[in-house]
Amino acid sequence: MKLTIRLVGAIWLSVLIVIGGFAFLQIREERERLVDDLKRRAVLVGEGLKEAIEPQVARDSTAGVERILKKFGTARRGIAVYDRFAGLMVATPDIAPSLPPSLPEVTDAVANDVVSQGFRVVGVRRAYVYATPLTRDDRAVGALVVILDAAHLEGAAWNLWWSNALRFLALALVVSLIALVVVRSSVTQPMAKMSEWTKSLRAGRYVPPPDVPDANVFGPLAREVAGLARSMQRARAAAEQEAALRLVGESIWTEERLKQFVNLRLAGRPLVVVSNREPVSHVRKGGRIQTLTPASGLVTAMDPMMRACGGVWVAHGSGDADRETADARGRLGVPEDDPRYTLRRVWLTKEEEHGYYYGFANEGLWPLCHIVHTRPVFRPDDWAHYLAANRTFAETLLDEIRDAEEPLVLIQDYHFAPLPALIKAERPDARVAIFWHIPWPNSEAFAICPWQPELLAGMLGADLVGFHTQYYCNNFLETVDRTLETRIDWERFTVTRGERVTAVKPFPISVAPGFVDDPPQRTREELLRELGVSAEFLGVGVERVDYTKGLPERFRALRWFFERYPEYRGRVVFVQLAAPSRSTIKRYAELALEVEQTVREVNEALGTVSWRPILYLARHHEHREIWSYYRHADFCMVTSLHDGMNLVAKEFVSVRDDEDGVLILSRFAGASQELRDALIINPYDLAGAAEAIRTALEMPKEERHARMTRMRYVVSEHNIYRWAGLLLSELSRIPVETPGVKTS
Ligand code: ADQ
Repeated sequence: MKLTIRLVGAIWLSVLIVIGGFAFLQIREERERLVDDLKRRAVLVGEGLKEAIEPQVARDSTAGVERILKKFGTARRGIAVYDRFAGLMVATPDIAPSLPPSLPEVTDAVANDVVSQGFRVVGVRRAYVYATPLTRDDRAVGALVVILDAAHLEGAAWNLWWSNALRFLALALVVSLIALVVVRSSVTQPMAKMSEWTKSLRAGRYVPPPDVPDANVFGPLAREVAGLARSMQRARAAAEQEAALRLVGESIWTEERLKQFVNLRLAGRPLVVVSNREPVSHVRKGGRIQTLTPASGLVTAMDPMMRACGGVWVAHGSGDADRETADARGRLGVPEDDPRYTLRRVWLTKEEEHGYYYGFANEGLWPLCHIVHTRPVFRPDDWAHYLAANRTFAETLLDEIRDAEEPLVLIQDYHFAPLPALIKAERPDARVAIFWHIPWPNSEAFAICPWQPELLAGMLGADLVGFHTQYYCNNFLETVDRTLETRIDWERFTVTRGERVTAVKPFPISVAPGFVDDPPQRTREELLRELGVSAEFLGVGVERVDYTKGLPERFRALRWFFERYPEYRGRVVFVQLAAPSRSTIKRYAELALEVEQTVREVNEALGTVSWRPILYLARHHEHREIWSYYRHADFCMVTSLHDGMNLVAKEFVSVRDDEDGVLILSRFAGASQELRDALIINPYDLAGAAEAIRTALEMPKEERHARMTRMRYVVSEHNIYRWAGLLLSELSRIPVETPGVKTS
């Protein structure tokens, strides 16, 4: 209310100043115009009569003067003639009784032989007096006086003040009303909504920010408050979780526990993570810059860890608006609204990116490590780019740790096999780990890589090499054994090459509990309505379009299922969320076509006017969107032909706080080692996979509940914080190498 009063007061004052100023000038101009008019009329009359009167006055002919005056005098115009002693000779009848005995203008005109004029009260009225000297032979013989009524001058000024006062009132009222409406709709109401919203947030209920009309005014505030609320919620949830865990004596890893662990164990030593994929990229869309979280298991896993630990994440800046959203060194805080760690972007040319990322990493190493019968392609040029890109990343990383003592460096994935050796050569005091997110095949399969020794030597530069499973560790150790001159300790799982010892250990990666901080409120009915489907059962798949994920096999299995069990037609809809991936590579472009073709075939063969068995949504989805599908699906299918771990399986389980839903999981995904209560399938076996779908749909509620509860226990215990905690713990235990001093 105070704001409104201040605003209205300010409006009234401004209107008053403006209208008052204009009124003053207008009245002054009007007065000048009226005075000029009076003067002009007095001069006309005075100078007109002068010639006729002068001879009469010179002759002292009062009668002659009277005759002339009679003709020209009117009620509003008096004329008087004075003699050479400034004594009144003759005056028109209307004015005569009101004339004072002497008029200063007359005295002035007669004495000085000049025209004299001015305003004066004559009788009771204000009048304009114009006196002009009468001369004869250059001698003053008297004065002629014209007296014009000037009372209307006051009236005119008053009228103008009055009309301006009315104008002021009208304008001030209209502007105030408009201001009140605008304030109400743009400030008061949005503020009321914002305050309701913050109240709900404070009460621990997450509600999305209200729609406010002026995003420029309230957007930044809403962002800040949302950030604050998230921090509060996180702190509250962490405290509640810690308390609950203390109560049951559990030692589950939480974000808070990892933070404490890092503080104690790392004691201020910096943590640097390196990966090709960045946690957020900035891209230009429709003239605006958008922030994207890539569809990548690595990012899904590492981002919560970095939020807990802090530090620097070095990654390739691949977005077309990445440079302008980072500082001169390519650095920015992440998340942008509440920075918890630093992203340092590395710039590569298109050519480098092509050779290193698309070429060697994804056409060479990716199919080499995934046994899915896609032939790896090894080009010498790609290898050269791969080495060059690794050197570029090494330079940036070394720059980041230049002033740090004994930093911890976590290198991520198959893009950086040579990097550990490059870092260790420059910084022996750094503790370096490389984590390989994809499978490691058997030694015969890996041996086809022409640069096998170089890759292994690079990796063995690390103090610690991590894989998802013991099986991949064993494959790696065997590959090393067959390729390089080393000593392998099969009890401690270490490789000794010259002076260097490298530990090789499994760290099964996982997800953060809950998958997203602020799950949407969307119900199953709303989700189905938005999709435009009505179905009794909902199945879901969430993938990058990659040939390792077994998408065509999954759709063929669905077809088999509907053909074998026609009673489910029209009752089950399978929704596939498919993020485009690496589409510039020919094999991926072909796969995208193959997948779409398979979906079309199944829908055409089985679909009806009112039912399509498969809904294929080929785009990137935000995690909050994916959450709804996981939460409301009756079953989730993961049919990877070969997969290091597969986080989709774990995300599905972590979201199901209703302890319901069935997971169908490929035995060739690393996750199948841990999630034994999923329906484990061989994705190449269509009939087996179809049978699993039927089992999922017909599984009694109690069994679904029991299986999901057990899987949830595994995922919540083996979460990403535990993964990070165990890996960092292992790494920080490794003794530091001091030049010249041997360590064991
Ligand atoms: P990825 O091959 O990327 O990871 P995965 O582990 O399944 O595979 O993770 C995929 C991630 O992308 C998930 O977080 C998922 O939610 C997200 N995603 C999938 N489809 C999406 C879509 N349409 N829109 C948006 N996001 C989508 C690699 C290895 C895996 C290993 C991880 C982590 O191949 O085996 O589990 O690294 O180590």
